[in-house]
Amino acid sequence: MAATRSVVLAFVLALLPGLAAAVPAPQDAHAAEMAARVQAEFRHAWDGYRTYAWGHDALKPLSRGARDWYGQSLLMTPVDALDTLLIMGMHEEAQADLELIARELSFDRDLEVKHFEIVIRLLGGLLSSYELTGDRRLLALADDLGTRLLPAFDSPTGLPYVYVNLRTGAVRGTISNPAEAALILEYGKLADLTGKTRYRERAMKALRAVYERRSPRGLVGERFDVESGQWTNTHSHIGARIDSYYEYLFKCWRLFGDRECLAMWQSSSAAALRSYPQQVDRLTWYGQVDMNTGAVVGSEFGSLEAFFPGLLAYSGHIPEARRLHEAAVVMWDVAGIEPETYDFRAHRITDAGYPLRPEIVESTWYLYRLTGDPHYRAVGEHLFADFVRYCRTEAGYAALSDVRSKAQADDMESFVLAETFKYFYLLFAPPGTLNLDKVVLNTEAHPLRRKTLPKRD
Ligand code: DMJ
Repeated sequence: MAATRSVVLAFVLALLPGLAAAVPAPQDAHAAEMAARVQAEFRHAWDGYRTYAWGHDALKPLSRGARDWYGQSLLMTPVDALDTLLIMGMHEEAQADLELIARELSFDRDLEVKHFEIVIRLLGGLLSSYELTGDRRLLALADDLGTRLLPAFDSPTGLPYVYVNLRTGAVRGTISNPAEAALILEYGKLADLTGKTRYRERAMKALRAVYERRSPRGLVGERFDVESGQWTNTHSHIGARIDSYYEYLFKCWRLFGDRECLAMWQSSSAAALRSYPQQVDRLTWYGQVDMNTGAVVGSEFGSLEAFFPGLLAYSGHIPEARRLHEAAVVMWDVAGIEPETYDFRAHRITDAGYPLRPEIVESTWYLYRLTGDPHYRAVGEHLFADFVRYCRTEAGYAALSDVRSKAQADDMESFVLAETFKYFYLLFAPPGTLNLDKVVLNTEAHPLRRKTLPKRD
């Protein structure tokens, strides 16, 4: 066991040290104290999971019980949280988690699963933890999972069905969306690690299939039919169902140096920057337009949209990123913690839930890392104080059913441990904790090692 642990540590240290990101982050005593506080709160949430839900998909933080997505566990929280444990240096906990996964996780089950969620959380988590530890059991699990998921792409267009049965390969769900068809990071990485090119080919075909259906304005819509390839909803924006499509166009270039992805990102991001901004008072928000006409069809911004400033910063659009981040923080402050959606013209909360989402923290971290501006650490400290104040429970962290009343819900999604705490930690962690020149984070914040360093960056 001790030998395994030191092997794990050696791999982690090989991948993580040495900051070579755009702006070195100075480490000061206060930041170190914040990083320690974040780690302590992460440990509190992890201990709650271990005590009340070990071996299950997720903790129920109010009733102190467990939730399994499909009636039986696929270890969503253990897989999603493993690389955060490693990054925070919690090696004993990581080792116990890794052994649970290696011992218990099997995908040979007659279960119909949501393709997108399983790819970003489980496939992404297994690949990231494999690269951090070198433990080949994780890669074998990822390869087995990938093989079982591939039938999802067996539609006439190559766009993936929404659900796939892990044992039979039966598929269901024809109305899907751009985000759920953009899975090139996980499948491309799996192809590179296994040598099985079909993973990359299927995912690339799907990504291309979305891009080729863009309107003359360069925009995609919110839903399509995977069999006919027709749009069924033409609203275009950066929020739910489209968000990680944009993210993966850029990150595919960044991770693999893929020039086709770069070209798709360049034209898509230019269209987005032309089409979505709406000025209200002194703030710039990004709302909804029709993909064909460009007409404004909505003025909602929400917790998912708050990832976009980070992506803009990462791709070099710093002034636009700063402006949109400012709006996201205003939204957070409307009720003291962000709602799921907010109508920025009516100044009205339109969906009051807060499922512990990470996106605004993610953007705050990218902006800090890429500009070095201490403002973003100050914002992060403010967000963290509210997050702890309203969401902490005795057994972990709880979603809010209403940000106005701060009523808690019996739910702690695995992404809290994969993403929210990881981004808070990275914001305050010592220089060198995660090397953005060496890794790209998938949409669930699982770091994947860059294959090559492209010349043009
Ligand atoms: C995560 O599962 C991923 O970040 C996904 O892309 C969108 N939403 C959740 C977190 O909010």
